[in-house]
Formats: sequence, C-alpha cells, structure tokens
Amino acid sequence: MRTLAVALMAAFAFALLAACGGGGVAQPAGSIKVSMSDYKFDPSTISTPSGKVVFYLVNGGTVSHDLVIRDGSGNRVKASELVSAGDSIVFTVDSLAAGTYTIFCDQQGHEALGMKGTLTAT
Ligand SMILES: [Cu+2]
Repeated sequence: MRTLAVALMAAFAFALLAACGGGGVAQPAGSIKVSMSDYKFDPSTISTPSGKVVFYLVNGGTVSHDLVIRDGSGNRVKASELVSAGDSIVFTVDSLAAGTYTIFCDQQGHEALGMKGTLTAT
C-alpha cells in the first residue's frame, strides 16, 4: 500500500508540473500584455491610467525574466515574480501613482543588455 501511495503522489506531482509548464495562464481582460525576450520588453514604452494596473507577462525567451518598476528617485515600486522561459504570469500593481517610471528586468545583466523601458501612469 505504501508503494502505491508514493506512486500516486509522484504521478500527481508530475501532473501538476505538466500543468504549470504548459505556457502559463490566459490573459485577463483589461490587462497590459508585455512580451519578454532575450533581452527586451515589447512594448518597451507603456502608458496606463494610474491606480490598479494588471500586467500579463509572457516570456518568449530562453531564460527567466522578471519585471521591476522603479520610480524617478530610483526606488523600487513593485517587482513581479520570476517568469520562466515559455511561461506567462499575471502581475498586479494595486495602486500605481501617476508618474513616469522605469521598467527593467532584475536578472543579472539584463537591464544593461537593453531589457528596460518606460511606464507612464496618468
Ligand atoms: Cu531578463
């Protein structure tokens, strides 16, 4: 019985992994789609109303990427989770103040390679 239980657990874990690895979540209505690749964001210039902002991050690259929002003073406003290659996630900022921000990928060297852009909230 014990062996069967372990086998079932392994099968369940594998099914979960398979579900997660299949390209991520669907795009929520009203979200801003940002494609990530090695090494840029598309679009790299984004405008949005201030307040709640929902991003749909799609990593079409071959390495993991994230998206960090930095204000004009250099402070981090919010950072997304890491998005694995081929995966997609929803990244929600609950209350973005009006202003001009930099977006960049916080993975080592990616910003310097051009993985950055401008986010304007009005
Ligand atoms: Cu990156």
